[in-house]
Amino acid sequence: MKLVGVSLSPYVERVLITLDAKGMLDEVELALPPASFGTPEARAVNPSGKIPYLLLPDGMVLSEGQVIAEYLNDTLSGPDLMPSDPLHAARAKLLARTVDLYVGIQTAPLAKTITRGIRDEAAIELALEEGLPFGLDLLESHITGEQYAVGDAFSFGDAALIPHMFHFLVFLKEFDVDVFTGWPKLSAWWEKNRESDIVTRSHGRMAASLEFFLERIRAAKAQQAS
Ligand SMILES: N[C@@H](CCC(=O)N[C@@H](CS)C(=O)NCC(=O)O)C(=O)O
Repeated sequence: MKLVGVSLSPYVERVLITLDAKGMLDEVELALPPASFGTPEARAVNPSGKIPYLLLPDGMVLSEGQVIAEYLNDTLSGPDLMPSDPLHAARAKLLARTVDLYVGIQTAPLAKTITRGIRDEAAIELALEEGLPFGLDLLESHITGEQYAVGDAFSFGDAALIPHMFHFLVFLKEFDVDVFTGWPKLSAWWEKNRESDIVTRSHGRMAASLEFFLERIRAAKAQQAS
């Protein structure tokens, strides 16, 4: 199977974390997108034009990070990331859904200033003043576990949060947002998990992926200047 995307995308990275937690990283090959986001070429393979998408051996394409992660969780062996307790399962889904609906869209305009050199001041202001604090408030109310985000084992709740912590740490600090002061449950969860092997490997992949983008921007600037 081939997972198309880059680790800097938190949606791609959620899938990789799922595979890592199951000890199944070798089952899926990570491939760079063959065409730019949203172009007709990209849409011809995955209609949304976004990453990630999973190419199955029979040629079928699965899209949406959480859907892909759940499919791999269900079809590969290793620890189950969906808690068996229905309430814990609902809470893990709630965290993943909250990240997708309310958080990722707020960090995107901040990240784009660094990864693509696009600075949409209106979107940035709205995200910093309204969208992001609202999304973080939701995360804060949905974290209910002690060591982990929900229940007593690593779940999709943790897998959804970990890549966004990289974005919070790298991109929000450029805008003076401190996610550790106003959101104590998020901060306590991070303190307990930040040095885990899964987080270390995930953030290592994301840092390497960020460097790849920065190098591309530097090379384009150098070419323009010459
Ligand atoms: N809802 C999608 C979101 C995926 C997404 O937004 N991916 C970004 C990269 S982080 C993307 O492909 N952006 C390109 C675009 O929006 O055109 C998912 O959960 O997989």
